[in-house]
Amino acid sequence: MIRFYFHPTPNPAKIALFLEETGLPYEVVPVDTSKGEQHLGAFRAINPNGKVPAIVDTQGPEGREVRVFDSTAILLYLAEKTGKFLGTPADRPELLSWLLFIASGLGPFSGQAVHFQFAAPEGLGYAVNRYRREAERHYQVLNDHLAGREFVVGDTYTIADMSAWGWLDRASRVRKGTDDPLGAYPHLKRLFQTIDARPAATRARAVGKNHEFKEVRDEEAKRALFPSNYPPAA
Ligand SMILES: N[C@@H](CCC(=O)N[C@@H](CS)C(=O)NCC(=O)O)C(=O)O
Repeated sequence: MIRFYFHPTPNPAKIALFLEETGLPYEVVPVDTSKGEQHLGAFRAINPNGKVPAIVDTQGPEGREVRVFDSTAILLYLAEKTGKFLGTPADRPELLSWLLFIASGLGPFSGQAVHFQFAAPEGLGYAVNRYRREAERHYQVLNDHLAGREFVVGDTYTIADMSAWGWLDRASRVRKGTDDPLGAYPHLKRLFQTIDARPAATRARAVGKNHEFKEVRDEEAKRALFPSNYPPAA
């Protein structure tokens, strides 16, 4: 059994997709990050970084219970555990390269682009341009790579595609004010639509819908989500 620590945001969405694609048995544990549940001691014991997703696998290596945190680590761990969606051994260099490109580039720049356009105070034009354009540059790199290819790695659907799907789903927020946010990246748009049309993607979108997550961005939520904006008094 896998306990899946979840909030309806892009990085957990990748894991929801993997779990639904494979049919691994799992239990959703909601972590309401707007209420600060990611900072509770019990959750920090599972992810010292205080972010979702994280998992606990009660049947880990040698039958031991293990934790795994960070979406890319979880995708790799579960893909190796199940032997699914890893591509071929010959594809492994490409798989690792694109997974890390998404983990360290496309994802974080998308996240910061969303932050500075939706959460930061007005008037930070430099930061908005910096993060939005870097997110768009990463879109372009992946789009160009996908020209003439169906999937990110090799000839089959892998965890690299799932990882991209989690963040491409937020393109309308990354490219705020754009009618067709993936329109300028036709290969990326095709990849996103191909994955999004899969029945597992529909099921992944339904994960956590039975839980009422806090949506209002009040002072409690800001302090929970952006603690480094509130350094402790000296
Ligand atoms: N590198 C991490 C990033 C995780 C992350 O930023 N998670 C967000 C949700 S998508 C989160 O927990 N936000 C709440 C917070 O930062 O307190 C991963 O890929 O899992």
